[in-house]
Amino acid sequence: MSCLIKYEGPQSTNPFAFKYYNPDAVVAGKPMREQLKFSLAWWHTLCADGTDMFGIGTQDKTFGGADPMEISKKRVDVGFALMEKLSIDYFCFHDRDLFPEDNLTLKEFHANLDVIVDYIEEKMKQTGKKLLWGTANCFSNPRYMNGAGTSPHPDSFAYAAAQIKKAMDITKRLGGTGYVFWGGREGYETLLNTDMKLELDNMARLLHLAVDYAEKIGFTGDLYIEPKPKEPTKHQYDFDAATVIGFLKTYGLDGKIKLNIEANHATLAGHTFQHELCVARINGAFGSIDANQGDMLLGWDTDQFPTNVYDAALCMLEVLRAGGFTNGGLNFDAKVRRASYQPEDWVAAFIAGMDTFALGLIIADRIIKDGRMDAFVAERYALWNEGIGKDITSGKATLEDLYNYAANLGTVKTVTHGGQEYLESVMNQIMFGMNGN
Ligand code: XLS
Ligand code: CA
Ligand code: CA
Repeated sequence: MSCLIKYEGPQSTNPFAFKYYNPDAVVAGKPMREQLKFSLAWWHTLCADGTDMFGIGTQDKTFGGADPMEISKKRVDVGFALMEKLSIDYFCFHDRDLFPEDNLTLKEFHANLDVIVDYIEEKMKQTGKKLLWGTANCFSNPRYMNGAGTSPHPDSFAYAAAQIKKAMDITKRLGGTGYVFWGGREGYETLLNTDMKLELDNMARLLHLAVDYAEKIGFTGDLYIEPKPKEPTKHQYDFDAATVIGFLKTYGLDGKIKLNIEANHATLAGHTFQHELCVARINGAFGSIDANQGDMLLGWDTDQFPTNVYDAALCMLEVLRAGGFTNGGLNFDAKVRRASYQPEDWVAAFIAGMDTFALGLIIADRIIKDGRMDAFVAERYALWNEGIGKDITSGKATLEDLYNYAANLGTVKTVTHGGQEYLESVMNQIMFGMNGN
């Protein structure tokens, strides 16, 4: 584990070297490590053992520990060693990733959690690694079978509130710059048994309580909702970025909660990753990213390590357009496939993901510097800066004015062209370099 993964450049064939991720190289005005802000997800990297509904685990994630406390501490050791090895500066966790809740009472669970948090805090001091965001797992325990904030039973709601309070305390204590709400089972299977209005009102109540508490304890990071359209419930309330933004506005939470956009959730919602990021950005709600990818032939959340350079480039274009990350970053909410059971596979997966996003950043920067795409879009909408276009955007034109204007136009058949194929070829040219490399 110990030897550092180094940048060797695109010519290298060393499987344990970065080909594109060069942490200190400056791209778009900042070193790559600051532009990309990579983060390790505790749950996938240190806990998930390859178990799926057809088979038991294939990967030993006890790391030689014998009991829950020892295993949890070993996970901390391995997590920090892996971050060091890969030059990853951040991590993210759910409360239950740090210590298994099993059948413990809330107080017992939190007492054990405190021991691990002490241990993590010490490691953070030694290594300088940082917490990107924390969260509470309010979906795995049977008490959340009907949801947490949206459960018909107030005890589920109260228990979720307690978990969120503690996870926020830990996040604040560890200097985390974000806190995520992913509505694990906040949704429904059938309206035959569901009071949708009450469930949504209650979900907003829980979020308001959390927002107030964050303010009370002086948490200065960002709060994020992570949209996802389905899985585990058939219909998740946080369907996509647009739905969440509407929800936040309805309940007076806009401006208080931003979005954590996950690539695989975007495609499950029938959108591209870039679409979701763009919706977040233009609404002032862009916050953080869960970097992964799904499989277009599978209809579920496969959480694969991202290797699609095209998507990564369009993602980083949105990030640069948003002015880069502030409190957010790129969290690898990704797990290796069941057969990638060797620690070497795990390291190779991160190298693949990090190189993919390094390429994405380099290409996004080139797209902006090249200028052809932006110029094309500006030209395509140029008529809004003059004449009737300007009268509409400035609010001067009435419906009657537009009637009179249109009546004098005669037959309108040709308007602005799209140029999609041309732009796709520009994209390819920029991706593969002006000289074909
Ligand atoms: C599950 C989600 C989850 C959140 C954090 O699909 O991606 O892992 O990121 O609770
Ligand atoms: Ca996620
Ligand atoms: Ca996911």
